[in-house]
Amino acid sequence: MTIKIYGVPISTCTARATACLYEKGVDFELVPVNFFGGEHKQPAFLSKNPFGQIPALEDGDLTLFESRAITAYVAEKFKETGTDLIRHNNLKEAALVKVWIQVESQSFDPAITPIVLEYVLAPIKGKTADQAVIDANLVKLEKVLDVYESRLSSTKYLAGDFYSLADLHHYPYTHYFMTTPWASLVNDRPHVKAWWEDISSRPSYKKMAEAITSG
Ligand code: GS8
Repeated sequence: MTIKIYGVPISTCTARATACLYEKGVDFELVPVNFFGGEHKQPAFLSKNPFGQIPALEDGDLTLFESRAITAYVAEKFKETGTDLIRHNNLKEAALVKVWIQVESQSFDPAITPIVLEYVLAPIKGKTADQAVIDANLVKLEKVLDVYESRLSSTKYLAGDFYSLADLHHYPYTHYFMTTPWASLVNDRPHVKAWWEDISSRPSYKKMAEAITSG
């Protein structure tokens, strides 16, 4: 049975889920949700995610939401296929993957998301970006990226010298962030820059980016 992802390609969290499926080489069906028409707040979608947010996954009788839980499920279900994103044969490496997955969701995401939402989404909604929000979060993001710079000076990827789910989770927001005037926050940190160039050259990233661009 084909895995279904409910969402839209331009949505960052949908893109996180689909990037993981691309990385694993697993076929899936993207079921479009009329996001700007509010379909995600209608009963049919609320039965998949009661919080009314995309994406959702359906695999047979299993329904999931939360993009990082979706990627964890995909990485576990297909652990023997393609890249081992969770280092399931090595307890210590697997634990480090979990650490950096948490860092992305607890430190990186809260700083980068408001910047991307203000710079990219506000104009689409016909609003003016709130520069004060952007500035406050740029300060937070710089501090997070200083930690990344230090970490990536001793390991090639975040969890160690191996690419993992922790790196993949950074794709969508960094993708949008690199289109903003503040991409220098990444480019001015040599190890962060090299890491980003490396992971954004992977076929899974390119497929995700292509899907975002073609809408
Ligand atoms: C966040 C989902 C989310 O914010 C996840 O899946 O990782 N923690 C969740 N989805 C946005 C679209 S951006 O990708 C969304 O559905 N927003 C509508 C809303 O919050 O009402």
